[in-house]
Amino acid sequence: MRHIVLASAMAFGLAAPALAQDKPAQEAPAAPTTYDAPIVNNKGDTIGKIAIRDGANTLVMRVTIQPGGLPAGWHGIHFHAVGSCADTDKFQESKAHVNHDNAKHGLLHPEGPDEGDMPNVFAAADGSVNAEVSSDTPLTGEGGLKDNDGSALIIHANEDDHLTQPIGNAGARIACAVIK
Ligand SMILES: [Cu+2]
Repeated sequence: MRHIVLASAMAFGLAAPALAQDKPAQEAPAAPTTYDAPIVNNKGDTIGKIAIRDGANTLVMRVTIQPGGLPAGWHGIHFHAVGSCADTDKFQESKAHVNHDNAKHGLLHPEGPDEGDMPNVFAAADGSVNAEVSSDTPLTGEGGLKDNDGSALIIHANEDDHLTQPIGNAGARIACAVIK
């Protein structure tokens, strides 16, 4: 019986590449889903934008902040659970991090990361940012950023230490982009 299973597995293994060769051309990979949104500061002024490309397995997000947009230095950035930046003074309407499985916060935490966690971005001396980060959290579908209440990208005043609960000592919420 075992031999039969093995033989059929081998036959299947051989058949697959032959079939692939029979196709006239390789199918192009599906184009990523894209989403762009402005980033606003605590005064409600637009200081830059996010540009998301969500591929089959990974989301890639470009963060662009214009000169004068942020204090120079490192800043924690996270996906927060609600797509609202309306309360510009504190951005608390965006709630806590996206975290469907109640993981600990922190890319470096042994029981983390949560789904909102991402690497820090660095603002240059002129306050501008040009960064690209990736995340396993999808844009659409189950557990996606564009769920019923959406999500928000939040930029914090300080850097995320990737360990301390609940937000890595990243401090106040100083910029926000709606993902909906
Ligand atoms: Cu945060």
